[in-house]
Amino acid sequence: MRFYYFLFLNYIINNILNYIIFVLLINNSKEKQMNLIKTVTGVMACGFLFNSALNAQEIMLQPRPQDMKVIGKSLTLPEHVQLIGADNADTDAVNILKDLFAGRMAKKGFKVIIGEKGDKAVKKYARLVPQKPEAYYLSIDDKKLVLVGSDERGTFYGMQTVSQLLKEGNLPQINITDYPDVRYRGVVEGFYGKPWSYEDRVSQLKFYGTNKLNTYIYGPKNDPFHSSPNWRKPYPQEEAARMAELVKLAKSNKVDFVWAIHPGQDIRWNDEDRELLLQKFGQMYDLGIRSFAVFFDDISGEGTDPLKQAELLNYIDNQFVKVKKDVTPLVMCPTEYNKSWANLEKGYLRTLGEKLNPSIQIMWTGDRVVADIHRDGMDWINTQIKRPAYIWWNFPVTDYVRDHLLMGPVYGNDTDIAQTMSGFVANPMEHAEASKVAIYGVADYTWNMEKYDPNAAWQGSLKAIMPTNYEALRVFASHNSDLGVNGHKYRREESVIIKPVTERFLTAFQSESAYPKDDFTTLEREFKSIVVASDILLRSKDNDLLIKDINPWIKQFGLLGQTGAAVMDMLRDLETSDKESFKLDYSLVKELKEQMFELDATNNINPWQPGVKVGSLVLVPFVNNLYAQATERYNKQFGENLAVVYDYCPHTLLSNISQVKSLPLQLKEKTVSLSPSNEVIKADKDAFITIQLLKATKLRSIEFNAGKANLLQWGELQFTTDGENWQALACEQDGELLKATMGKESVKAVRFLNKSGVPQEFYLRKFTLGL
Ligand code: LOG
Repeated sequence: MRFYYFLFLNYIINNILNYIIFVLLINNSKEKQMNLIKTVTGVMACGFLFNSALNAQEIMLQPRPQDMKVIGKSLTLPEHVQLIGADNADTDAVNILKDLFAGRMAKKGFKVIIGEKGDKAVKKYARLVPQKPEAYYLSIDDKKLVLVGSDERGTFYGMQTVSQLLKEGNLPQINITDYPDVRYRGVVEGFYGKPWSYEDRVSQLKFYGTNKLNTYIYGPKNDPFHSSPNWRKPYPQEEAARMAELVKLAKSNKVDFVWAIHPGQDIRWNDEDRELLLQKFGQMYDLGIRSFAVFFDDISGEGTDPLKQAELLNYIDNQFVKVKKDVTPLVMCPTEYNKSWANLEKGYLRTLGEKLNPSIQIMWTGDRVVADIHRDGMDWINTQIKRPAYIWWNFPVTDYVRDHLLMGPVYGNDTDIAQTMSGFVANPMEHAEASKVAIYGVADYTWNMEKYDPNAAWQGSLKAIMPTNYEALRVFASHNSDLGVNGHKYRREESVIIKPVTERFLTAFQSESAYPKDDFTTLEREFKSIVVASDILLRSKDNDLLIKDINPWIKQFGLLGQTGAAVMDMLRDLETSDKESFKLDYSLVKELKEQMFELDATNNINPWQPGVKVGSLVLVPFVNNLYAQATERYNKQFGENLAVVYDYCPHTLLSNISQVKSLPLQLKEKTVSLSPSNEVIKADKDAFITIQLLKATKLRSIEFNAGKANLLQWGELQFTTDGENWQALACEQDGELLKATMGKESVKAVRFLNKSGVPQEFYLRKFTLGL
């Protein structure tokens, strides 16, 4: 009651003030008017603060609801709760409810009325629920809580909201009307590399439930029973049983478990393969799966024919999906899955658009393989495929930058495109827990696009993943978000707050002018907080799965912090002309750098992008630069000759293939390698990939793998000693791997050349020179 009284009072005061201002303004001089305005705005500001104190009981819900009004003060949790409608309402929602009010159930007391539109118990409130799938209406006042879903998922999502509200132990008086902007929201486990573990997936599915994501597409490229050649075979019994458990868990979290098949690399367009595919779907159906997808990405040859693909999908749709009745609309991933690969003349996408049954969803990664999603691109693809595209967002996937972690905010996608898409799923990292940072952002973005706030979502995600030590996780994540140089040219912001400080500081140091002391302190503090964050994370019990999984990165992060701190000490030594101390700190940095190199060389071993990189966009280059420059200054100041060390790759990649030419070279102690790529490489005639060495070198080995057994029929490995004349290398082939036998010559560059005179397609699996 007191609350309404305050509101009323506030309303009256504001109106009286308005009237006084109006009267005084027209009757006074300019100066008096100005003073008056100042006084009045002060009084109004007080009124405003008073108002917002009532509203802002710090109610932050994830995902952000469409409409929320606080209608009164928070209530303490009622002693006795009377459940009404629970028998007919969604069971999963009711189970959560019973947990939340455990020990308080009674025949009389605070009423909790729950149900779906159409249920008798909630009849009175049904008109308040938005007419949309998965919507809910929630109202809490001092007598009752009413929760009505437009369907079972709606009730379940409303219950998730109640559960978040109750976290602090009290109940705000509130009205919420809510629904998701995008129909299908979630994750596609569609990356190359080690598939998620059973444990990972259990944790994921629960996370999707609490964050109101409704879709998990299962399609890990390295599951042999998802892709060629084993897609035809059933899962071994044990694996099948585990999958069935996950499907059950998905169901109770209101997640569609979409099982995808990837048959395109070796499919034959005949009845036998078609029936084998249907049989496999039948087996998956028997495990409880009710949602299916067919992927044709990253394949070459026969399988890419759009007419055949459409024929197969329509067949599955007509003979399986529509016959079963309880199966959700089929999803497909096309071969040309992004605009930069779309060949308009051949009309692949148009053919799919025309031929595929209208209910079949078509996936799309945007303007490029890895891209943020914009309106123009959506309009373009939707015209081609004659339906709203189903977005496969290639973030935070790291299967092409496996030495990095992408734990920054979700940003960059337009916020006015909800109506242009049928679904939006994120392709994550093989690090499941670490991917939750982005997945949380995607949940918020796809639920309420226009109100999406990247930074708020990011902060929220850290708390959701590490409820106690989120501050340490924030420090870690803020310096682990960019991808480094990569073939897809996709980059993210990193170290956003400290970046301007590092730039200002370095410029001042370089120009030998005095650097700002504040900046020195800020930087020193940042490196210290990195060391502390790393220690806290390593010992944290907040999220064992996460800490175990990213352990080498956390350690590397601590080393980076120590290195940075020691470099700052070198500057202090210079300032005080303390030669001995400088030399000690110089050696300490050298030692720490060696530790970092070793950690990078011995952890996360994989044939693609091995190693462990942290802070690679801002902090590492800053520390390296400052280390080298401080050493130079020391040498000059004291006439000494300490080695000046920068980290850089002295060798160069040259290629006329657009997919290849921006791939990074990786330099290890004894090898230089081209970072491999997952996709099909299209090489015109005379296409080449050259690794050019800084200076002529005797090579220990040359290895090249193009994922093709017939490589030598159309391509050749060559070398040059003078940079101009090329000679063929003698090679032996071991499966798909070419190994060159080296002569005694010192080599300036090595290249692979398509000498067949016609375009070729291959995979770039390995190109490594042993130094
Ligand atoms: C693959 C995907 C991979 C991703 C990022 C799609 C549709 N397919 O280049 O499995 O994780 O890009 O590397 C892809 O994106 N190929």
